Amino acid sequence: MKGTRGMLVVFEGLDRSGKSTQCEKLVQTLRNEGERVEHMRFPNRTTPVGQIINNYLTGEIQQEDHVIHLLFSANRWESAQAIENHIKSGTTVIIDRYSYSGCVYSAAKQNKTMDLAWCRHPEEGLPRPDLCLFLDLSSEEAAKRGGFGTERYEKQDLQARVRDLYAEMGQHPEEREDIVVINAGRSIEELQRDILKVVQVSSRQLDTHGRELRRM
Ligand code: NYM
Ligand code: MG
Repeated sequence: MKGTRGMLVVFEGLDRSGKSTQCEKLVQTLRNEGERVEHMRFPNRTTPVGQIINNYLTGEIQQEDHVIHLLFSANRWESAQAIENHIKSGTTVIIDRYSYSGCVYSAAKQNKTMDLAWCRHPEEGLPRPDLCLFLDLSSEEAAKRGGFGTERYEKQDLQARVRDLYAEMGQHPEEREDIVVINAGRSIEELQRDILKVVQVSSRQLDTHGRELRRM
């Protein structure tokens, strides 16, 4: 990845789909190749906003649906400038969850005034990913994996709606260009190989076209 700027790669998928594992592996592989890589995750629970989100997810506090949605988005905006600076300086940024999670988990609550379009509005203007790797796994398979069910949203019916909404969001004109679906029901090594190939193709495209960083 020798282009003029770094790439913005995000991982998306249901809880327990293997995002964090694959994110770490990709970061490590690229660093071993001598690439400068910044690893982030959302929610970023270390900021004051992120602490409210954490308390909400663990069930310690309640929040109105729109309010928590906007806080998840605010949590990304807190890092927007940093992401942009890294990319411009040639560092690749790899993120565990991004705007897609922001939209689909909120929309899955089926609040009457929060459809996908409403949920996407606060994301507009954020750095747009060059590549979104969607680790696709059925909610049944996800539920079988260890640890499922400890946090808010880790319920199979909600996860099933989340998966459908990811598919719906994949029809959006911009998201459709960015998303690559990866079958996550395979071994860690198989996924890792697939993901690396997709990232390399995307990186070559970026080198050829030398595109400006785009916005959501
Ligand atoms: N989540 C994550 C949202 O509802 N909105 C968002 O914007 C983001 C980034 O937080 N169930 C949800 C999805 C997850 C939960 O994420 C915590 P993780 O990756 O399990 O820490
Ligand atoms: Mg989780």
